[in-house]
Amino acid sequence: MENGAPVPRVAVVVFLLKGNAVLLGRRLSSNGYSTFALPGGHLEFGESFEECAAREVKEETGLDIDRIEFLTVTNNVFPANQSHYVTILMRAVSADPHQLPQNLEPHKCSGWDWYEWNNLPEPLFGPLEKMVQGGFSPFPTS
Ligand code: GPP
Repeated sequence: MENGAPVPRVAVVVFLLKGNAVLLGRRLSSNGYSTFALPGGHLEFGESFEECAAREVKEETGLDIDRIEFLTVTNNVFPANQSHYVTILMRAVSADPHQLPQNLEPHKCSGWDWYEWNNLPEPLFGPLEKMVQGGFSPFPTS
């Protein structure tokens, strides 16, 4: 089956919400180096989107999450590194609001912090920047 040709993969990324803030970290991989991005990663075989969201956030930040909900899906093609992701965007909150994020994958991220949605840091990772520019909000409307 594997012939070396690039194929689309499925990623799950999480808007971890705290009041009006979201959890972001600076990427250290060459694709979007030093831009601010959301926690997340590849969907594994047999996983639900919610399971993947919880696993990836736990692996990257040590945080346990709750109220995990599907938001939307985007199609992200990165010609520069021949990667293509169908990205499932979820939202969630910390199960324990007092738990602090840890940088558990320091080769991938320079550290996690909360940023107010109306005062986001720059530069954002391209696909996230595009969503923000398009008026997307991960917060519940009510
Ligand atoms: C892959 O980054 C990028 C995405 C899944 C884009 C999704 C972001 C949005 C806000 C829509 P990665 O670091 O997980 O993959 P790679 O290791 O291939 O760089």
